[in-house]
This record gives sequence, C-alpha cells and structure tokens, in this order.
Amino acid sequence: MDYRLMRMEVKVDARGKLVSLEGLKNIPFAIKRFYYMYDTIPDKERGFHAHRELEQLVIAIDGACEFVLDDGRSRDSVWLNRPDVGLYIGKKMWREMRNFSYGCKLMVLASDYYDESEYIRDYAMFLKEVL
Ligand code: T46
Repeated sequence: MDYRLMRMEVKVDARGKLVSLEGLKNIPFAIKRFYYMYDTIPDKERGFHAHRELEQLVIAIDGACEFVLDDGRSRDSVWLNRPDVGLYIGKKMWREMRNFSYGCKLMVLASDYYDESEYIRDYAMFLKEVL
C-alpha cells in the first residue's frame, strides 16, 4: 500500500505551535498545488477516486475524518485527527473520505496542478489499471 502517516516536527514556544512543510525536504515530492476543504458535512462522503500520477499529503489541521485507502488488493482505514500528522498518498491509490467531524478542515499539498483527466473516478476502471 503506497501510503503512510508522517509525523511532522512541531516548533513549540510560549506563543503556540508551528509546523513547516517543504517540498523534497520533509515532504517527499515537489509541491505544485495547495488546496483545502472546510464546511465538510459529517454524513457526506468525498473522494471515491484514484490518481494515476499525483502524490499528495493531507493534514487535518482542525477536526477529524476517516480515509479509506485501497490499492486494488486490500483496504485500510486511517483516521486523520492531528495537525502534526500528515497522510502521504502515493500514485494509484483509491481513496474515500468519510466521518468528517463538524468543522473539519483538511489541507492538501499536491505534486502537480489540477488535471481532471488524471483522475480515475470509476472503481472498475481503477481495478483494471492496477491489477
Ligand atoms: C483528493 C482528495 C483528498 C478543482 O477545480 N481544483 C482542484 O485543485 C481540486 C482538488 C478540485 N477541483 C474541483 C473539481 C470538483 O469540481 O473541485 C470540485 C471538488 O473536487 P472533488 O470532487 O475531486 O473533491 P474530493 O474531496 O472528492 O477530492 C479531493 C481532490 O480532488 C482529490 O485529488 O485526493 O480531495
């Protein structure tokens, strides 16, 4: 399974906490895009796709949500619920996001620009491409 949870170094002082993310340093790819999700709805699921080439790092900077990750052979469930832990998702990994807490905010760093043609949004097609 090409995913992993990554613990980020936190700079702590009397004013609070700071996490710094740098492409090809503590993030395993060069960052070309940043997007974020907020006002997510607890009973509304997101995702249900894979990317052919894109790599991403997802951080729940506020709140929590569950990620289901699937490489075509098996499925894992991972909870994102800490602003100092990122979920790295490699290429060709099916993802589903569910169980958003109220007010969950997800920040995503991506290795490339948005390209809808690079998404695989059909699970049968995903299985055909990975197996
Ligand atoms: C992913 C998970 C974690 C854009 O116009 N530009 C963008 O950079 C993105 C990411 C999306 N969009 C458009 C495409 C759709 O019309 O925004 C709309 C919502 O995107 P989508 O339905 O793909 O959202 P999610 O939450 O299902 O998936 C997103 C990312 O698309 C995806 O890459 O891995 O978050």
